[in-house]
Amino acid sequence: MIAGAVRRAGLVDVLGAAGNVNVQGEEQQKLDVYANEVVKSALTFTGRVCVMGSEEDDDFIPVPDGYPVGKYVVLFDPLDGSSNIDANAPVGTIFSVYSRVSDGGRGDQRDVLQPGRHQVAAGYVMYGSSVMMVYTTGHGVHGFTLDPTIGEFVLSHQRITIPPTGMYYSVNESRFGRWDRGVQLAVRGLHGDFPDQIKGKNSRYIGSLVADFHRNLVNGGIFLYPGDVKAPAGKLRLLYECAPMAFIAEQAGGAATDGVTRILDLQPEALHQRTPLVIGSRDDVEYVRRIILEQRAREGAA
Ligand code: AHM
Ligand code: MG
Repeated sequence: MIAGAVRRAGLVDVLGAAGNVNVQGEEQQKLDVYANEVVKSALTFTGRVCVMGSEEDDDFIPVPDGYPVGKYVVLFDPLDGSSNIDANAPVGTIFSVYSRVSDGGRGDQRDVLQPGRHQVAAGYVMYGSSVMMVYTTGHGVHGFTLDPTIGEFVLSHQRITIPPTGMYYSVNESRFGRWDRGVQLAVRGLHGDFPDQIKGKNSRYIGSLVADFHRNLVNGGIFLYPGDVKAPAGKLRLLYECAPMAFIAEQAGGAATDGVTRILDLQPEALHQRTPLVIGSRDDVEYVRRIILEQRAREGAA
């Protein structure tokens, strides 16, 4: 349903330009809200879920009264990267699944605020040139591609593994001047400025986490969204953006940190908490961590 709505987004804009009022901005916002409603109502009817959390809702969402309650907790970003829609760039849905820890009822805060290492499943759907779902339940990473001629997801990528070092780095480099020195040095290393440390990489950045992550997963590479002086925790949300991607990265043989600490070991304190993210090929993530720590040690010694 979301893929269908995303596919029509450009067309709706054309119709808007032909006479309807103010469709541009509004339709975009509606697509986020629509995706959120689709995911919530689909999950509500399964009977498998007790509580949900969404980027689009301020608070966590217990399954409403009158619906069967299950043992799972599902956190999601229903339409990530939606600012890209008017340029017809890929967007995605990200999800993260935990088992409940509360004893009964409709779930509470404790169920929602679990560290990422307790995830039992995670995945994303990417609305790109094909619609694809990539997921893990802790037994490797697998990808299904939607075959529109039969309306089914077909197993197209079995046991995806990410190369230990990759050909791409992906970061919003307009923030370079706001990063701390360690991050600046690490990104310069990824440029190839210090060939004795690491081989330089090509730059690729869409500004849509699912698409940037997916490209690096398939080809090898590293994605960074560091904190900076204006936003020390960066932009991306721990529970429904970073933790699920970190679970997938590790299951594919890659790694994910906040620059230093493993993402899956961070203890969340709020549903919409942000964290810096460094994710992708294992050796590249480790390289960034080493440079950041070395710089911190130099600053500590100075
Ligand atoms: P959103 O949840 O508001 O769509 O923001 C998340 C998106 C990610 O998909 C992407 O990695 C990031 O924002 C890009 O941010 P920036 O434009 O600052 O580079
Ligand atoms: Mg998002």
